[in-house]
Amino acid sequence: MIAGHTIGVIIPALNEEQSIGSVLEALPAAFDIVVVVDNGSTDATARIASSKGARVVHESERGYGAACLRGIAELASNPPDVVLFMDADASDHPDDALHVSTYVASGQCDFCIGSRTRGDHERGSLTPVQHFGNWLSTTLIRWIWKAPYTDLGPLRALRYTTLCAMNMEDRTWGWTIEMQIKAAMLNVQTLEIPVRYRVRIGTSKISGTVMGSIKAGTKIIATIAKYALR
Ligand SMILES: Nc1nc2c(ncn2[C@@H]2O[C@H](COP(=O)(O)OP(=O)(O)O)[C@@H](O)[C@H]2O)c(=O)[nH]1
Ligand SMILES: [Mg+2]
Repeated sequence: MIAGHTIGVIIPALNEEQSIGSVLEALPAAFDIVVVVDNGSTDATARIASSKGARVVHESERGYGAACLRGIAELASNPPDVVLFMDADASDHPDDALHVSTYVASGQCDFCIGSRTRGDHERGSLTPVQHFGNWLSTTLIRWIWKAPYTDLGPLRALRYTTLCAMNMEDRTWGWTIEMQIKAAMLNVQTLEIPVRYRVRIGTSKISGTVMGSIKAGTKIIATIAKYALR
């Protein structure tokens, strides 16, 4: 609970046995419920996550967005006031997880996004392709929707009611950009703050591979086009 508001955390995880334990141990005690969404991990991710006290749910359809939607569905029966999204790979800093949640819980905004490009990112934590992709997509969003984002980072918190109003749909890599485009379209009171970004533990499923980068990049541009043409 922060400032009298409950906080629910959603962590998509795919084969993150090397990091999930330390990520969950480092989480601030202020978080009320932590949901780890496992997408058919073949390692010990689910077992470690439940041993650390997380609620582990399974989503059979692969995809970052599918996992996030499953996490939201899990929270729906007893919704928290604020939902925090973070990754399972230990690249996000737990203090920043607390900061982005606090900005929302204390009423300073309805949606707080952690910007890795404005923050202190460790050398090698963001690939050159990610830097370029972030620059291109945030430039397009600035032109089309006049929203001054600098990153599409995974660490973000928003009010549960705001999340519901966004009616999120993307089931793969367009998830973060869809949320930011919808925030701009719905005039959500948004704040972007600098966050740290560390070199992940384990292997990247998305940006660290050529195929992952191509698929994610294509999906991100297609998502911008889809909403721009609406
Ligand atoms: N549940 C689920 N999690 C995923 C999937 N793909 C990636 N993740 C998780 O989403 C987060 C971001 O993926 P990651 O591989 O770190 O991507 P990167 O940061 O772009 O290199 C990590 O916590 C992954 O375990 C997926 O298909 N399903
Ligand atoms: Mg990562």
